[in-house]
Amino acid sequence: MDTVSSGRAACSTGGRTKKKEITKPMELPEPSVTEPTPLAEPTPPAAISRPAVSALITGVSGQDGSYLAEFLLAQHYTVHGLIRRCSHVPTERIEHLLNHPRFHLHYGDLTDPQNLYEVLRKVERLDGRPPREIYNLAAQSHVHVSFVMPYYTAQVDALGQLSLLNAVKELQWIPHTRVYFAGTSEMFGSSPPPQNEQTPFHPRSPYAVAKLYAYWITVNYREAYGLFAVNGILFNHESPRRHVSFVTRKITRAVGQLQRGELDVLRLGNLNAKRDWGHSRDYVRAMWLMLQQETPRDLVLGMGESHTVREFVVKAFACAGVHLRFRGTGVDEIAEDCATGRVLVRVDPRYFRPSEVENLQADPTLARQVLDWTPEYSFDDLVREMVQHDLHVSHHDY
Ligand code: NDP
Ligand code: GDR
Repeated sequence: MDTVSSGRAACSTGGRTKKKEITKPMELPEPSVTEPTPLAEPTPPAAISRPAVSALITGVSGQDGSYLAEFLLAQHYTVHGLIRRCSHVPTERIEHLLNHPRFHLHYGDLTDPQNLYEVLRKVERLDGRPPREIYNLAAQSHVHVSFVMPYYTAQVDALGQLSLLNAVKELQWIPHTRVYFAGTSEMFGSSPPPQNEQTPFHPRSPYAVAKLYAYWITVNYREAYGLFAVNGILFNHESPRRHVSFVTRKITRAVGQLQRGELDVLRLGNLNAKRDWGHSRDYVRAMWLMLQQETPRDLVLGMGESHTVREFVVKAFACAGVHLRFRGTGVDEIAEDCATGRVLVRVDPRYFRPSEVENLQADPTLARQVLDWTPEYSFDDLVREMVQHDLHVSHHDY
């Protein structure tokens, strides 16, 4: 499985509770070359001016979290980000924000409800009020990994959202705070496209099942307690910041690696799977718009068009001037360079999933009406940006 090399999904504190340590700022590590200053001792409440609006982002070190943090800072928010304590500090995507005066990081983990509660209290202490918005983006977000780690995936992706909602309720923040949950088109699973807010859910992976629990607990806290909490049902969105274990980035990175002679052949799983791919920058803007509405509403966000993995491959190689020809079927299918005959892509059953989601295509009509949201990036723009990044990379390999 392409995800094994990353090891990121297993990077958890294992649910340990360290209440005393976490509430004492001095216990946070001192700044050093490898540990950025925002992880150092937080500024005491008295010393900061009270921000007009603040937000907390879980999963701030991930693809969407990094773009959302940029977006909110540009909107003059104070941004608090939850970050995991790992053997390395996973700040590659947010390095450029670390010295921003309105950007603060806090150690935490969604599998640790006590810690989550303490982080929320600390944010309130620092700002002098609850954050206006919470974006729960943290997740074990890899579908294939969820078959290997179903229990852990449920802890983070399902119970993590419950812990967060419950902390908001216990802290009596319901009148002040709005919560966004990162739902997913994977919840539709085998329901035929196009999928919209009325489409029945039929999840096909432990990841999607966990997200469905979180979806419904979010609806429940909204209905039971009047919390402004919404589910964004987002279709696939990508970027040069996408982790290399997801198929789009795996492909665009391979285009660069093959060109530089760093890879012999790109090995992929199901080339026939269809996805509705957009750009992460467009989707984080929509998340924010969802929290600016008068009434909370769950919405489907997507481009409204789908492409096979094979089409993505063809387009990505074409962006680098390589034209592919496919031959064979099933596990024997290959793609070769039309100009040289060199085999560049092979099918590898290790990347097949125990149960696959074959066809996802959004019907985003409602979101476009309600939010007046129009994506700025087309599918072609997305592929081009990712390939260009990976042809010239070596600065970052997320
Ligand atoms: P990423 O995998 O890039 O980021 C996930 C983030 O969650 C990382 O910051 C990661 O931290 C953090 N995280 C993982 N486990 C924990 C934990 N136990 N406690 C705290 N933080 C944790 O995902 P994306 O940015 O692509 O996606 C954001 C959210 O949107 C996810 O919930 C995903 O499931 C959902 N989603 C994504 C879509 C997409 O196409 N991108 C589509 C639909 C939904 P670390 O850096 O330490 O690993
Ligand atoms: P997905 O994204 O499962 O849709 O979840 P991913 O890029 O992993 O897979 C998309 C499709 O491509 C097929 N595929 C491969 N996938 C990977 N990872 N590696 C391969 O080599 C490969 N070959 C073919 C897959 O089988 C699948 O059909 C993403 C994540 O961001 C989730 O968190 C999010 O909820 C959904 O998108 C919407």
